[in-house]
Amino acid sequence: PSTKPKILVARAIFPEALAKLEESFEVCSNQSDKILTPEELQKALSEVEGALVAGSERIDASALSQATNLKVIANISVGYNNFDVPAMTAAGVMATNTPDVLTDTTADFGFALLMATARRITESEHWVRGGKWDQWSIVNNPLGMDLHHSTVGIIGMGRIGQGIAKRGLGFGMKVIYHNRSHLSDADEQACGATYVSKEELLRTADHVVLVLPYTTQNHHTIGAPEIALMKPTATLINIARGGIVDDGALAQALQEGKIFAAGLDVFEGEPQVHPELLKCRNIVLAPHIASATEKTRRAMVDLAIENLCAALAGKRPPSLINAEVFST
Ligand code: 8YV
Repeated sequence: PSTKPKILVARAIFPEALAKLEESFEVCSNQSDKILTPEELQKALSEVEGALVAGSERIDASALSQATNLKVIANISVGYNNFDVPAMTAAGVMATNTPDVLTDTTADFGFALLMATARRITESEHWVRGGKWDQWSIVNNPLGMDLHHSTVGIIGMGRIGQGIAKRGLGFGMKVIYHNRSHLSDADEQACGATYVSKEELLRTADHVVLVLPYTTQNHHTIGAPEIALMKPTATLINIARGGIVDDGALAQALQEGKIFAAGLDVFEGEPQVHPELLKCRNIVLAPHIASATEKTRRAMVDLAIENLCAALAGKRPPSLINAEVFST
């Protein structure tokens, strides 16, 4: 029998990364695109000392109930709403995520989605592909909304939110933000951003960008009452998490022209998409790809592996979420 520590790799990762792990660990891996069922996950966790997972594996008391040797679960994701952190701490399991390495890639994508949404790029492509383009026209073109010199309102001003703000400055945008806490004066200055209440942000922003973590308190941060505050010319961008927006209410607002357009990378119940959203014309849809560049996905996997290896070597992982468990 192998004397190497046993680990679970719950999701398909790059082959070289898997091969490297196999040098030091006995790897039990799921390299299919099928997510482990809660029962399979519970059983797999009962047999290993560490695990690499991504946002879709729910790690709670039930998943951990038989995991007697487990020391660490490394998320290949910065968001960790799939973790019940108190349950992990209670079970003595270190929780880690992948901050920083995806900040700029995700902010780039948020801006791309904002531009595509405001300037109706995917709708225009459908127009061209659908043979509807017969003439250049002053009025009968897909007319969009400007980004330059408009006001962008960012809800959630962590690393990625600040990345969006800095990109906005380059476009001459006025940047306002709402967050659970104010940034330091130095950070506000670096982003050219002004703190406002959520209500003021919704009322005054031309473009609202959501970059906040999903928590129970943030469930449906944007629903029908919040959309009602927004300008009819405004766009809404969600690169945060499904569940932050009430997708049903958003679909209705888009269909009724209450706001101009929306760009969504994340959805309630993804990979399912609310059927009413699919019927909207004024929407850009993406399959949760904000961090999806080859370089960044590799960096995320490498950081998750670094976290896992540090924990299993008895060291403090670089991006430990529940510091209180490390000393216990
Ligand atoms: C992940 C993300 O790819 O990091 C995050 O929070 O949303 C993405 O970068 C996704 O969560 C899958 O793990």
